[in-house]
Amino acid sequence: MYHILMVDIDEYLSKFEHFRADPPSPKPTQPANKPKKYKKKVVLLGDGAVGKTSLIRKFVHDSFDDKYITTIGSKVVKKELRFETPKGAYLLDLMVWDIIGQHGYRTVQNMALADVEGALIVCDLTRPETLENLEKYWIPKLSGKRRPVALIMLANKADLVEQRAIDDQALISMAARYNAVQYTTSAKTGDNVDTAFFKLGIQLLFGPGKMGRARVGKDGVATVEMEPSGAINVTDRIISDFLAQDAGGQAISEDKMSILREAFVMAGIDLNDPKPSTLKEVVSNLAQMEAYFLPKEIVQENLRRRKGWLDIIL
Ligand SMILES: Nc1nc2c(ncn2[C@@H]2O[C@H](COP(=O)(O)OP(=O)(O)OP(=O)(O)O)[C@@H](O)[C@H]2O)c(=O)[nH]1
Ligand SMILES: [Mg+2]
Repeated sequence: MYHILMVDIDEYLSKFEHFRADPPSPKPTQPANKPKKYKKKVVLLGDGAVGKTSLIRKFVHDSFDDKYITTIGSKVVKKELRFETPKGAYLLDLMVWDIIGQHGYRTVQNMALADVEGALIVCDLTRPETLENLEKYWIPKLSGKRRPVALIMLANKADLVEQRAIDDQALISMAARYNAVQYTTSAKTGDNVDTAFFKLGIQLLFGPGKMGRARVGKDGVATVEMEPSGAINVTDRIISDFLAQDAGGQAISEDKMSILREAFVMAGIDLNDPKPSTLKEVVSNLAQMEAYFLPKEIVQENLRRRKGWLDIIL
């Protein structure tokens, strides 16, 4: 039993070596029968003229303009997203930060990046260097954060078919390296624009993973379907969340793995069919162990976030 468990966990672990999207931190401010309300800060990143402002304008105002007026400094727009799930409705106030895409404006860019929880990283399908710069310039700005950020990668200007200069494979492999969900979009035709913003919303509310596939209706409401394997997805998320914690160099990854094993073994979990009640125990075991190497407030925040995920399947 013990041996089988270890093998299974190792298999799980091998999937989480990349940059993982930010785990959510649900803080419901309404009673259970009303929509649960959340507020999250997200940012669009990418080189000048890739279409960040245009994507926001399309999503928020459903309009498009061919004129190019570079964004000076930064601008914030708010958009409320509504999600219907089997567990009730969620309202998410997305605070979308639009910033200048020219490199070097560190102060402005870092202000927009403070406490950011999600990012849409954007390249222009007609200019390959804009894809390279995601990796060279923009993603490193996010990976220095204490906690990882939910990441969606957009290859924009898909309508300019003739001028397209980046192939699918380059997009897929870049997205895979950072565990980002990837879409080709057009701020001009609106292709995939709503889908991408709603997907980011889902990651912010429910975490990464397959759970929470959404269909966005004409009324602008996303219907979220929970997958039957919800408990496995939550387990998957708890593991990746634990591994993504910045242990300040005190706990090396092997230590983390043995802590993880112990938390699972103590709870007696069957990874092929994890029961919500045993997962609850895993979550509290992890909190106890994290108390040895993480500040108290982070341990509490982690606990609250992971309990929030369990809430969805309990
Ligand atoms: N054909 C086409 N043009 C687009 C698309 N998205 C943006 N553009 C055009 O590309 C130019 C730059 O768009 P912006 O949205 O201003 O780019 P940005 O990334 O905000 O640029 P900075 O603010 O300078 O960082 C504008 O002329 C837009 O009209 C698209 O999907 N298709
Ligand atoms: Mg702009």
